[in-house]
Amino acid sequence: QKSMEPEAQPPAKALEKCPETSPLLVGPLRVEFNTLVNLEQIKSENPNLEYGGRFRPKDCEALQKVAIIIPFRNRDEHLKYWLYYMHPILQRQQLDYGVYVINQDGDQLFNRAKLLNIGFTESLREYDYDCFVFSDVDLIPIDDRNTYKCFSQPRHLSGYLDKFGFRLLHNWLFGGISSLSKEQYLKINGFPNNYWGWGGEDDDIANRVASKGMSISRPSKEVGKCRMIKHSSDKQNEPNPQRFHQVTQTKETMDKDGINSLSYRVVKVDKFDLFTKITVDVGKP
Ligand code: UD2
Ligand code: MN
Repeated sequence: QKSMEPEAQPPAKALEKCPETSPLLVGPLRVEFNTLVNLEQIKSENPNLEYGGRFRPKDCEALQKVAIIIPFRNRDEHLKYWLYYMHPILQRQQLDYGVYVINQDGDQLFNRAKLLNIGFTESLREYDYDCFVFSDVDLIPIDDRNTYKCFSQPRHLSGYLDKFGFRLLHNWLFGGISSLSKEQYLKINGFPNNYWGWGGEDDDIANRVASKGMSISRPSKEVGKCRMIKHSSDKQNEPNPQRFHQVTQTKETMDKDGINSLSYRVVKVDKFDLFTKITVDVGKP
């Protein structure tokens, strides 16, 4: 009779920690959105990715485990560019990362911040992430030293946009691409769930950060430049007329509206080679 003992495995090699600054970074990048890209090409150019859009460096232990959360509906062309540019960058940054596209089902008003809360929750069901990068689907950094990781303060990674002449419009800007550690995110009770339509949710998040005594960190202007794919405004994401009032109430609302009050329904989970797509019903206003 065969023994039930599992076969002896060679002891797992303990990897050394990756260096604080990745030696693979190249600095400024050429980023343009004129040449079409396709998924097959992106797949073949990123052979080290694991199913679902996961990666971890082979030769060292990543310093952070990063979930990248993208709020999404009907932006497939943008997503292709995002995958095309970001996978090589993120691998050079030596991150242990996963890409989660949180797709709003149906055609109710879009709710970006709620989708981000859902991404936080759902990614943690899969893996023990300690850092969360929240990114619009249409933004690409043009320098790979702008690392998609977490810092001692919440970070705004997209302060210097081409569409604003690479100028920081004001110091409390927090839209676009941001990162918060698990701890920072929980400290602010996550993000608001009741900003329906365009605008305001980014300022609400910045208010939450400030009200908990944290500040916003940014890369230098040299490293922090980003490009946004030109687009018109989407259907069912019209400017939210209540946003001006809502952002004056953050201090009063943030303790009861956030990750502690999040409710939604997962409609479908698709694991693709380059990303995990989670389609969700976020409800309506
Ligand atoms: C700004 C902010 C963005 C957010 C928004 C107001 C920057 C650089 N960006 O972006 O973070 O605060 O204003 O809500 O400051 N989306 C879809 N499908 C839709 C609608 C939106 O996928 O139908 C997603 C997509 O990831 C998009 C993001 O939501 O990039 C933000 O929407 P936007 O690009 O229309 O807004 P924009 O460029 O004014
Ligand atoms: Mn945009």
